[in-house]
Amino acid sequence: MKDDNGHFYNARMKGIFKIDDITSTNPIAVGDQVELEMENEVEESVTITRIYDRHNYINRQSPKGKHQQHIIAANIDQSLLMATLKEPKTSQGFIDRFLVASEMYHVPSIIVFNKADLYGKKETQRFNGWKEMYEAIGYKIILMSVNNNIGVEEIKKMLKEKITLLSGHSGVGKSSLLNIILPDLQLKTQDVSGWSGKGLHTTTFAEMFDFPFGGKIIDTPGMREFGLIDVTKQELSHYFPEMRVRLKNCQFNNCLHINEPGCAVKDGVINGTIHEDRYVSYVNILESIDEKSY
Ligand SMILES: Nc1nc2c(ncn2[C@@H]2O[C@H](COP(=O)(O)OP(=O)(O)O)[C@@H](O)[C@H]2O)c(=O)[nH]1
Ligand SMILES: [Mg+2]
Ligand SMILES: [Zn+2]
Repeated sequence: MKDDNGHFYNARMKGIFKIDDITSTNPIAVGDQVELEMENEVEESVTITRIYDRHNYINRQSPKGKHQQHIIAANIDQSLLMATLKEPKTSQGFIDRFLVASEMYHVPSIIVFNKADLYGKKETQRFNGWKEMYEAIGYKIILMSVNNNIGVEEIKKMLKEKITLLSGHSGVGKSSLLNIILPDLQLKTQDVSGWSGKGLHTTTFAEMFDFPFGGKIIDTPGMREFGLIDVTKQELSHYFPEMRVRLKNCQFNNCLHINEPGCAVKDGVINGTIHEDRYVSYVNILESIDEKSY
């Protein structure tokens, strides 16, 4: 537990905290603002007596059960997804699931493509295509190379004075980025030469770091992606901004945009205002929701 002056204490919880209406396996998360009572000044221990209302939080289903949730972080200003087009390759499906989750949590997102130094013609073309596709929807896309110092200053500017949740597959360069913008940190980076496609998870807890230039970043080493916990088939298209603006023009108000007549989303795909690849992601996620509820 850290106070406003940057001093650390051992903290204990007192009483039972009911947060929103969800059952959570961890009542307090990184990013929470709390009220403290000093317990023992010599031992520097405090008791948490109150958790302030969160303006948002990121959660996922707890391994303990379907109806339990695990809060990963609270009070986030933005989320930064780190992706790579080589070593390892991030799939569009992964990016789109991340964006859906960010929309659900009302957290604006930035996608940064790292390891630009490794990109050849094919990867550069793919990057340019995705940049155009995502920026047309309103997401910010940045090209970066931690190794060659490309795009790092741009990222720093975006992180200044904000609380940012950092995510992305293991091996994409998250620790490497934190190490160059937080020089005292020295996080262990991982050798990806033996890349298995799954990656190693060393920690499961979220950790928050302060920038010397203002702002904080939350690293979530154990989290591959946000869980799509509460999204229903019916809601899904609301979390695709380019679909959301067209929903009211569908003939049926419960349209899932698959086979229904008079579907404004499918019209959008046909006339090119909705990117076909985004529609494919939509259908894939829709089908995965089916499997889960069964
Ligand atoms: N070629 C290249 N390798 C990088 C870059 N950034 C990080 N790496 C390497 O990618 C590997 C994984 O990086 P790491 O920071 O541990 O990834 P994390 O799992 O996301 O924290 C390490 O071997 C890094 O040296 C980059 O911009 N270019
Ligand atoms: Mg790491
Ligand atoms: Zn429709």
